[in-house]
Amino acid sequence: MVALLLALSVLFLLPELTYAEHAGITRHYKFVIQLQNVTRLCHTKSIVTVNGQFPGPTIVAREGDRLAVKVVNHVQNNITLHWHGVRQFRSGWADGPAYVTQCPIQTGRTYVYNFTIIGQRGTLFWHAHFSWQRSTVYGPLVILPKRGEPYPFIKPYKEVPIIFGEWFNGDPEAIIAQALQTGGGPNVSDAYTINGLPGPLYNCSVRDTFKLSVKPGKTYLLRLINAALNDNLFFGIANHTLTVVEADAVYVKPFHTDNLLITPGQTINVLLKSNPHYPNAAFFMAVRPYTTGLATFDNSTAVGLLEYQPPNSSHPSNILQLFNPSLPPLNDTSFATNYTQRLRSLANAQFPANVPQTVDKQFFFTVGMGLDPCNKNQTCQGPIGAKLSASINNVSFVQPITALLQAHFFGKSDGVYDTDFPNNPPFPFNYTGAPPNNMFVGHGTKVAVLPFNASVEVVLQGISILGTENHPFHLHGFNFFVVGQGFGNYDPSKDPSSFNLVDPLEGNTFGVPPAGWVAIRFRADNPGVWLMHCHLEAHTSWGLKMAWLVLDGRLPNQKLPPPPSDLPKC
Ligand SMILES: *[C@@H]1O[C@H](CO)[C@@H](O)[C@H](O)[C@H]1NC(C)=O
Ligand SMILES: *[C@@H]1O[C@H](CO)[C@@H](O)[C@H](O)[C@H]1NC(C)=O
Ligand SMILES: *[C@@H]1O[C@H](CO)[C@@H](O)[C@H](O)[C@H]1NC(C)=O
Ligand SMILES: *[C@@H]1O[C@H](CO)[C@@H](O)[C@H](O)[C@H]1NC(C)=O
Ligand SMILES: *[C@@H]1O[C@H](CO)[C@@H](O)[C@H](O)[C@H]1NC(C)=O
Ligand SMILES: *[C@@H]1O[C@H](CO)[C@@H](O)[C@H](O)[C@H]1NC(C)=O
Ligand SMILES: *[C@@H]1O[C@H](CO)[C@@H](O)[C@H](O)[C@H]1NC(C)=O
Ligand SMILES: *[C@@H]1O[C@H](CO)[C@@H](O)[C@H](O)[C@H]1NC(C)=O
Ligand SMILES: *[C@@H]1O[C@H](CO)[C@@H](O)[C@H](O)[C@H]1NC(C)=O
Ligand SMILES: *[C@@H]1O[C@H](CO)[C@@H](O)[C@H](O)[C@H]1NC(C)=O
Ligand SMILES: *[C@@H]1O[C@H](CO)[C@@H](O)[C@H](O)[C@H]1NC(C)=O
Ligand SMILES: *[C@@H]1O[C@H](CO)[C@@H](O)[C@H](O)[C@H]1NC(C)=O
Ligand SMILES: [Cu+2]
Repeated sequence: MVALLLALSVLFLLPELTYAEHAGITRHYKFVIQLQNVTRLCHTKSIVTVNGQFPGPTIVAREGDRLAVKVVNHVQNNITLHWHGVRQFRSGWADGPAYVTQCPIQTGRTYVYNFTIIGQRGTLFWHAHFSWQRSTVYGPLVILPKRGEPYPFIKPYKEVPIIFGEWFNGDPEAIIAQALQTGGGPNVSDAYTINGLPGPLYNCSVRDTFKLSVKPGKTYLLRLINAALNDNLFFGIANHTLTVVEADAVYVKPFHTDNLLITPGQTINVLLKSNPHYPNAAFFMAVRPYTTGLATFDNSTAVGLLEYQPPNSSHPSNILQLFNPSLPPLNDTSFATNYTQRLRSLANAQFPANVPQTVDKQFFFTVGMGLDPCNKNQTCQGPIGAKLSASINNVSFVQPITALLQAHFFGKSDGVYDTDFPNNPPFPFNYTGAPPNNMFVGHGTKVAVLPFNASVEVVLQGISILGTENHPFHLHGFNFFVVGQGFGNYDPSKDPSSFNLVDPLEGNTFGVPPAGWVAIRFRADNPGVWLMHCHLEAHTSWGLKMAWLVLDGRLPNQKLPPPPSDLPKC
């Protein structure tokens, strides 16, 4: 264990972090938001970072530990941090999405994110949740099992976080501001990155290559995280088969695959068994996007190296051959479908899948793109001279000027949000057929209210307005079960009969297939206000998000406690 923690801390150089020796402790971290000059692709930029690190520091905790992360904002931007995938049971004040659970931490201010990790172990991550700041502000969150609890798979020789991102030569804040102003699509990234490094396929980037050095014949646990802003990614390592063992900090039934798909916001643990007969060899690992639809995208490939340590390590590595993995084509929806259908909960006695078998509250949400009118005096760059927008059930979310959770808790919701988020689309159409004539969306700051402990089913129906895309949907505050998915229009009379209520995937992020649907279920056992949104940041910026308001239960331990005294104010 000490070796693992040392390996992790050496990998990410974590001077500030301290690891205590027993379980159920409080782990204190200090995250200073500060600018740092970083050079990639021959472009030097001043970027927003945590503690000057890019990617940010790795947090390592154990199931049952409390985290107290003191964030000090030393940049001119507002910021918040989100602990992506952490259940935040009765600690919604620490969840982080700006103007949903908190007002931003303003320049010169401090806020302590204070929460306990309950019933979760595996890989998650943390990232900024304000505008597009998560383009540079992100890092792994490793949750080890309780002391003495083994993994339900072979004990790895080493564990390595591998976090994917997107590098922009320009300023991401300027890019989204420009897109919202012109109504067109935002500029795409200039490179994908593996632990912050684009690798040798880009100009001026050979030295910025992630290298994983392995010994022959050992098992490595790779903790894969997709922190990219706007892209689903395929990943593979040449000449190596991966064994998927966990997704979103939930163990899955292990399966082998050469390549995998990871959506933005998803985390996947895989076992990599190094070949006993490959000394003095190196292999590429690669990521590149999976995408459908009409939007332009960054179609480049980031690669890193898997290097076998030579028998004599003081002898320079003699790389005989370098192999490329063969990743699926950029639009390979059949690979994506096949792969995601293989993800199943472990669902055994020790790690049961507590799938809600009955449903109290049912929702049918259309999710996808739409249009906003152009200002009369402006020329807009979206389709038909309008502005790009996005909505759920035709409601494009309007960001409030104060946090929803505070407004709710203090009974001051008037003028901040409405509680009439529609359960169904306002007008039915052939969602996956020819788009309707009117592609304009409505707007509002609406929440859907759930009684405490309600069993909730949501069918997310992709629509074909302005192309069909895979929308990686992320739910805050809960894990959901993916009980069904399919293509075309969801049929409530036929499709439920094929739902998997035994061992469906459990997680916090899952892609709605292009021109298809996903049915998810969760139990609303966590009082608070919880964002649900597409994790393609461009779509979120266009309003592809909504919030659930889960009411307090009757018992004291079913109520949201009051906010911490340092909660930022708007
Ligand atoms: C970044 O580089 C600029 C220009 O060289 C310099 O003025 C600034 O102090 C640097 N910032 C940091 C945080 O090192
Ligand atoms: C975190 O919250 C717990 C429980 O409310 C409290 O006892 C503790 O003092 C808090 N820690 C910090 C650093 O704010
Ligand atoms: C977006 O890309 C265009 C074309 O390359 C460029 O002119 C513009 O400055 C970029 N916008 C930002 C905000 O970087
Ligand atoms: C790399 O640089 C060359 C020469 O400067 C240029 O022609 C090419 O377009 C660049 N490629 C990319 C991907 O930027
Ligand atoms: C790696 O795979 C390629 C084909 O994908 C094959 O030609 C090559 O021999 C393999 N290399 C090793 C070391 O097995
Ligand atoms: C990526 O897109 C560019 C511009 O559209 C195109 O020229 C290039 O061939 C594409 N590359 C790949 C690998 O698809
Ligand atoms: C490793 O290589 C170095 C330099 O080639 C040599 O001096 C040393 O004896 C070798 N060690 C072993 C254990 O073979
Ligand atoms: C994927 O892209 C290729 C090449 O651009 C194209 O020929 C093919 O029809 C596309 N497949 C799908 C399913 O869209
Ligand atoms: C899914 O992929 C597996 C492994 O590559 C393959 O054996 C299987 O035939 C595929 N199933 C479908 C329906 O394509
Ligand atoms: C364009 O119209 C908008 C409102 O429709 C207004 O706020 C803005 O000032 C106008 N801009 C110009 C340049 O007239
Ligand atoms: C919806 O559109 C699709 C694609 O055009 C078509 O195949 C399907 O029959 C349509 N469904 C209905 C109910 O009209
Ligand atoms: C920062 O947040 C505060 C509170 O919501 C807001 O008043 C202010 O305008 C924001 N500043 C910037 C630069 O976004
Ligand atoms: Cu989306």
